[in-house]
Amino acid sequence: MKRRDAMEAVYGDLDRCVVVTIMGAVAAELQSIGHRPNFFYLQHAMGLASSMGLGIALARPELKVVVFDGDGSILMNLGGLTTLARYRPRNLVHVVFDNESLLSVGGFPTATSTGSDIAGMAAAAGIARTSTVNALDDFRSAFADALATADLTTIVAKVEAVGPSGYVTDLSLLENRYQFQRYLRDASRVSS
Ligand SMILES: Cc1ncc(C[n+]2csc(CCOP(=O)(O)OP(=O)(O)O)c2C)c(N)n1
Repeated sequence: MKRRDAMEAVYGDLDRCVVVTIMGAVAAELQSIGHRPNFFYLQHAMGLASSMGLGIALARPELKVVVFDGDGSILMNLGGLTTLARYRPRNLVHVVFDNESLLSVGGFPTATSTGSDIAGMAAAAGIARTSTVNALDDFRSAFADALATADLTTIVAKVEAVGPSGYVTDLSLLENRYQFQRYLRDASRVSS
């Protein structure tokens, strides 16, 4: 499975969600499918996309939050899994694209390439709904199921270590920040 295909397969559902991604290849790939004001690409702060998603999910329980994470990022912030489990936001879908490498900085192998199991670690941290998927159809149905279920879900999608040729886009961090902030503010007017 290619990560870009996986994101493309669920892109239509992202319209009604708040989406936070890690930096690098994931961010560039999602932007290449099509940027939307409800997408925030957390640049630089490696490992913290799930923590930012957790904060939004807790503060805005009426919204559905999707986090697109990476194996290298998760491995930098394993405590984030225990915090997710402890607060168990019912409106958060946590997707970890596991390409077994730090693709965005040259493709160095991560511990998942030698057997570390992120879904197993998420389950051991206390996240009740976790799964690992290897094929696009399985990803599509796991994601749809997670969106339809009012509970925290971590989906580990095993993907090929391939990505875009460059990770720099024409959307600056500040522009993305203000646009996303306005999106959240306006979403609050709609829901109140
Ligand atoms: C604290 C910190 N350390 C290192 C980096 C450099 N860095 C940017 S992306 C990245 C790799 C991310 O790996 P992963 O989450 O597996 O995603 P992938 O690049 O494979 O899509 C690294 C090491 C960073 N941004 N922040």
